[in-house]
Amino acid sequence: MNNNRRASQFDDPFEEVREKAGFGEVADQDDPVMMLLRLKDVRKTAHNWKTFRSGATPGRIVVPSEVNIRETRQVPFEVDPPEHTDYRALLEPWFRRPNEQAYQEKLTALVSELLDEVLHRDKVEVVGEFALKLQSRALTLLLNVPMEKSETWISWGTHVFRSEGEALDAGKAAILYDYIDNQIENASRNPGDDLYSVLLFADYQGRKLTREEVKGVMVLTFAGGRDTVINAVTNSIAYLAEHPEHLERLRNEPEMVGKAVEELVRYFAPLTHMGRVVSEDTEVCSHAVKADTRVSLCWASANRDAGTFEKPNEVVLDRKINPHVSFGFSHHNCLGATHARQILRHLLVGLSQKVSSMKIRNYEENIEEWGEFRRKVGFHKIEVAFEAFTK
Ligand code: EMZ
Repeated sequence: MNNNRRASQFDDPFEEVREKAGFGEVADQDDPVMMLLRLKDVRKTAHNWKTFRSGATPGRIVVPSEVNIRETRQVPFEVDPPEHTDYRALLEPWFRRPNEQAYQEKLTALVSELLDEVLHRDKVEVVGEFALKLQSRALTLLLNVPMEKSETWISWGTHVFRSEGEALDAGKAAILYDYIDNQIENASRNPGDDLYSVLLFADYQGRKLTREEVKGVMVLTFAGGRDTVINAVTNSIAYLAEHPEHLERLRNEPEMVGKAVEELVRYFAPLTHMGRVVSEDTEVCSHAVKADTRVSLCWASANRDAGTFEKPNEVVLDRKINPHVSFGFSHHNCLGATHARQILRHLLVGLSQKVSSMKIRNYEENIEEWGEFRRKVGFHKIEVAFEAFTK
């Protein structure tokens, strides 16, 4: 338990360096990363895919690098235009389904059921017993597979490539790859209306996708939206536990929920940064960078850039202008963002309708270390007592 600040306070460790130099440096498995901290540089670099590539060795744009635990290229995440454009066109209709009425009704039911489970208990460890379950059960909707599948995914824990004390866990990664290979095999023998089958039979540039490409989309769908969603859900609960007046405001002004989601996501920035590989000698932030080195776009720092955000270190729940980059920026912006936003909306609505207050009993923070920066990204554990709302 950290008694110096509130559980839901997430400081900005980048401020000073962002304002002075604009970038920081991080060592990572002999492949250092130059972290870009200013919103303007982050946007410009994200846009310039010719010089700052995503289509590098699979795993290399992730920090910490996953090159040693992964061979499969994640699609469309590790692909540059023009192929990227065609993959996106193929995937986007499916990943926009969370906006449909029927999908939302299922999400409402799912959140409501989960809240009923926790409301009957004295206290709940929110990361493992709520956020992980919500993320996994909601993923069955995105994949369009039976809800029981989520039980296996829940057993994998919060990150599919990382385990406690181990930033990269090859054994764990192998479980995911084998699982996905199996599901693809089953879908090819017995196709249905799930994402695996849809991908296996889709048309991409006049041909079918290879199994490796299908696997690339599926690995991304499992890995990319896991700890990020879990952190966003957990941190939002911590925030509303410590700000009951905001929970009440959401109850009275449900039309505010969209803005509240954007602001919580800006403030918490569930994914600290994402890398690019430099394709030619160039300059960033008045600093020379060499071809074949790595830079990263630090979403978490950019979101606190005082040049764009007034009171950047405060949660302004109904913030009017909020061009945050928590879902990335430009053509690689998060494919799962529609799904993630809907989960959070339904969570906030569900909480405001069913919960009168939440008390944090105990917690253990999840602090990432990036060179000289220490950034809180969420919690390893947080115990919360939920009090039911009765009219
Ligand atoms: C990759 C990444 C995608 C990576 C948007 O982020 O998320 C990370 O959690 C995974 O480890 O493989 O999918």
